[in-house]
Amino acid sequence: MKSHQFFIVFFIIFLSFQCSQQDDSNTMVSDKIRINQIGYEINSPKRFIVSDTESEAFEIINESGDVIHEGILIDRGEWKSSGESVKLGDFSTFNDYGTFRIRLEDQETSYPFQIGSNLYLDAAIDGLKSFYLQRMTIDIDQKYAGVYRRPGGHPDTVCYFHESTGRSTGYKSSPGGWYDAGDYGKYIVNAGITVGTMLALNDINPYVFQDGSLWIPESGNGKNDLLDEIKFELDWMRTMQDDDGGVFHKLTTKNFEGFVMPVEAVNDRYIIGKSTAATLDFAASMAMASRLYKEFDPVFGETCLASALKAWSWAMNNPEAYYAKNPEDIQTGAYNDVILDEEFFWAAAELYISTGEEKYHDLIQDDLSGMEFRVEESWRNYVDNIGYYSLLSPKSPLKEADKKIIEDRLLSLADSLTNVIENHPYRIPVDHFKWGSNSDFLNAAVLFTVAHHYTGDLLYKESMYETLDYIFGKNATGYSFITGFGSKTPMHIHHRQSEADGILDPFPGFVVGGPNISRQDEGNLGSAGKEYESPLPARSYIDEVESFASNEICINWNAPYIFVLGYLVDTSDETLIVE
Ligand code: 9MR
Repeated sequence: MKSHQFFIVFFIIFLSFQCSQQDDSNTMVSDKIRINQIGYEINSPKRFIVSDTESEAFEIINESGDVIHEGILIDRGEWKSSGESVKLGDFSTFNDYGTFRIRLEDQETSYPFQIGSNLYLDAAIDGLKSFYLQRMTIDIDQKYAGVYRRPGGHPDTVCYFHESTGRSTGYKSSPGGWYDAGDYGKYIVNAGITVGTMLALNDINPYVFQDGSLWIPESGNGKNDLLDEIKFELDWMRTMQDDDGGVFHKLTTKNFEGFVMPVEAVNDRYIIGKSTAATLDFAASMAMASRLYKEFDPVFGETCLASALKAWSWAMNNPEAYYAKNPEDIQTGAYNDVILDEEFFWAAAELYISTGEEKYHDLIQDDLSGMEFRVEESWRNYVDNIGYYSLLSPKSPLKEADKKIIEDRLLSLADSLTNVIENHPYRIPVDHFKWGSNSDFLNAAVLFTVAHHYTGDLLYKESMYETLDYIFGKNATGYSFITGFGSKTPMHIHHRQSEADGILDPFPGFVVGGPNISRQDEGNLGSAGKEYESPLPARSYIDEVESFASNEICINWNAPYIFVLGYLVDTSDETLIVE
């Protein structure tokens, strides 16, 4: 049994045990003790939060119930976004290997957690494997997917041109790629930021997820599994480019499909008109791919570059082909964007690095100090950050003095976010809860990761770990937001296959959207007789399938997760024998 499969079995056994909420030593398990439910790496910060407690001290107990460490709880005041009175425990100096729990003076205990090395390995592998499970068109094989095997759906060989394409008849073949999210659409804008973020990981660590580490159909082909998985999306993206270089915005049905398996979701699918945003994100992704794949696959590298150049010239000739909203008869995700400075910057930056041509440099030079950390809708608001990360790479032809300008800005952003952590009751870098808020945390963690990569400064690594603590359970909901990883994890995600496949556990390895104060799904929940438990922003999360605004999954939320975990884990031992 592979280690992550073992983990899932362990998790199921643990859940059954958990139902009793009573452990061997007659103490109550309480989720008001907010820990990282995976655990804490040796020599990393080890902090947890307790909400609304009278206790002033804590103990760490081992599996036999022996007390092996003690500490005090520090008052951190009230957190407005969660309405909690917050105390912090810190056992960073405790570095024994093993499985432990926290116990408070009132005898309440936490879920178990580990202290060890390479603790995120299984989470990283399943996090990336979730992209394989999201593959469209092809059969998902038992050999790679276990119980999540399924016949392929959406051949996408006949996708009708919607009138927004300017064509009144005809169709196009556009198979493959990943399902975007819980729905069955494919959207170029979101595909762009997703593959861009994942390629950026390969740029800083070309060895992570080496061949065989992921166990996908391409494992054993002598090429990196991360690049193999991303290529599945790139191949689809290339089918969305028109002969003139422009790129169609998306491929979806007119309305969202019902909660059925892919083979049963057979409504007509449409290619929607081209947009400058899609074309620029495509150009940037292809330009990145051209240089990162060329070592293993020179022909593919050249093809990507040619596609990128064609897309770029279309965008230069059509800079205002805005996708401001969906056409009247299309109800699927809009991914609308009319402010495209970041998209132009990202595409120009990647083309500069891949071609070395000054004309691209001229377009970015005035913005070298312009990196921002923006919360909300990364696919719309901060694709340029990927360009900045790429420009720092040793592969970038940018002059050292110019790299320094970018690095200074990166570090000042990382410092200010670290400062937010220091002063925040929960010690988190983001206090803003909109659609996909978990990805805002994860994109902050990406920033810390890049800062650590270029400086080696451990402070940034600590900030990265603390941000992951939030994702894995040190948050106001008490959930670890990754399906299948932690003691209390989402079970009813807004994801068609997970709901329709008849299997109790959702697909593992997904990041759910997380708390979202806008709660666009209240009507949907209300019709099902359900409602959010609390009106507060940091607790606006509900583990119900109707909650598309807080409990959906999405490729662009898993991408920064993979970036950070991929940076942390050592996948070199995970060698699989391919038959
Ligand atoms: O992640 C997107 C979020 O930023 C938008 O506010 C929201 C509404 O437009 O759409 C989200 O993306 C969804 C997309 O439109 C359709 N597929 C599922 C995506 C995740 O919920």
